[in-house]
Amino acid sequence: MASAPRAQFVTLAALVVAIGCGGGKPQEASAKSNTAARPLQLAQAPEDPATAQPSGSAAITGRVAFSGAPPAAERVKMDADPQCALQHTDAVHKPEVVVNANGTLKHVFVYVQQGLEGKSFAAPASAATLNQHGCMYEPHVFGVQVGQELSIVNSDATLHNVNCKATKSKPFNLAQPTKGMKTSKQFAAPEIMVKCVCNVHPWMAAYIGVVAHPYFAVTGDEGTFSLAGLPAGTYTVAAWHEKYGEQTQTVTVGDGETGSVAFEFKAQ
Ligand SMILES: [Cu+2]
Repeated sequence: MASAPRAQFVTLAALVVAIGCGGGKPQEASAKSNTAARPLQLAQAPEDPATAQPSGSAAITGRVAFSGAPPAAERVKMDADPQCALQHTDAVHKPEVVVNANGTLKHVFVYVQQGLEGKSFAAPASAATLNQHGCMYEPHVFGVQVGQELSIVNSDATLHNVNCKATKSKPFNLAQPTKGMKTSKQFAAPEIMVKCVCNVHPWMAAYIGVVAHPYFAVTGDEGTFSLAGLPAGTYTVAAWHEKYGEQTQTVTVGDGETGSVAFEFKAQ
């Protein structure tokens, strides 16, 4: 293969991976600003069946509703570690069940569970970040691709340990005693979800969805999600929540189409 088209393809693939991840605000912004130009560029991408890239023109969007009365959020007491308590002027609550003002559920990990068999996707070059800030994990729920760099950062002037209890990949438990420490990790196999905790601060918990492809998202303050750049096909989409478990729905999308799915979690 000539080098020039290959380079173009790789650049394009990186762009679409960034759109597909939808993990953070910068990526959401780029997804919006690139929507108009994307289909034309994608049509020029050469076929490479050995390593399928997220070059499709279909999408699945939706929202995650919540019904019933949510449980009262548990207050986090940080008094035992002044370095934690000093960083908060307002009360801190556990981010387990967060119901948005519009009646949707935050922190739901949504991903394509079935329908991509036989395709493989290169990990994005950009790292995902798990930050420890104010003795809380940021983000609380997020996704990475298999093989993607995960940068774990301590932004606090206190000791955290990062105990990530993977079962499909090698688990790790590392100490970050000083502010500004960074450690890079990655996961070798898909896993829904890897739970990470800090044994110094028992209220700290993060959940990482490790996926073999870039089609995942986490609901935010609007409770919505978008899985863009999909090839045409029939997909099982799963929505996972740490308290309410996992639901699935099946949707078929054609080229250029956007399918819609609606999830609803109920108070227990
Ligand atoms: Cu900690």
